[in-house]
Amino acid sequence: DPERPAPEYTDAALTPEEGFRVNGYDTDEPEIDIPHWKLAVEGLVARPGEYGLTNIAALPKRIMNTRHCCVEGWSMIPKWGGTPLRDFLESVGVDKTARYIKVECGDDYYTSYDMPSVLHPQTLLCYEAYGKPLSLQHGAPVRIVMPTKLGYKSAKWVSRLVVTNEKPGGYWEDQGYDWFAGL
Ligand SMILES: Nc1nc2c(c(=O)[nH]1)N[C@H]1C(S)=C(S)[C@@H](COP(=O)(O)O)O[C@H]1N2
Ligand SMILES: [Mo]
Repeated sequence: DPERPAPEYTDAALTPEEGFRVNGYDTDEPEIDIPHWKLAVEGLVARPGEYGLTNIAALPKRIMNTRHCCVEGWSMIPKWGGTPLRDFLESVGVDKTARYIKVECGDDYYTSYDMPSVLHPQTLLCYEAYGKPLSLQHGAPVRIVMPTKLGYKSAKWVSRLVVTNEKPGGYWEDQGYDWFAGL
């Protein structure tokens, strides 16, 4: 529901940067050629293709202090910055009647979302944390941040978006984790 945001916190409530925790299923440092990185956009969009960080960062930036909740039992409140995924998808002519979006990542991780969650105003294509470019360990150059869902939905090192009507899975979801994973 776009009218029901996840809580946003004051700067005083932020997790200090030293506590900005890293978590990954396989590696914290996949081989990504950051200067030449492109986001492939495929499926039910008017303008499929490859988009660079400059295309994404040219759109209005949203900064938000929201809680990241890992299913393993820890959480943190970083200062995130990025482009609302909705704005980016509108810029490439997404078919909003499509049901799902799959994301693929530089470490072979993948996950997927329902369209309303993708269009939620707090769902970001995040390229900054604490006012600085996102570090490699946290998903550089671009990750998803989706504070309305558990942390395994906030995919790091995003490399490909596919808009589809066939329900995709995910790395953890295919092993039994909840697919919707709402908070
Ligand atoms: N590509 C990729 N994204 C990922 C993961 C991963 O292993 N690979 N782990 C997920 C999980 S379980 C969590 S809790 C967060 C951790 O993000 P962080 O390292 O910035 O804390 O990333 C999520 N996104
Ligand atoms: Mo997690």
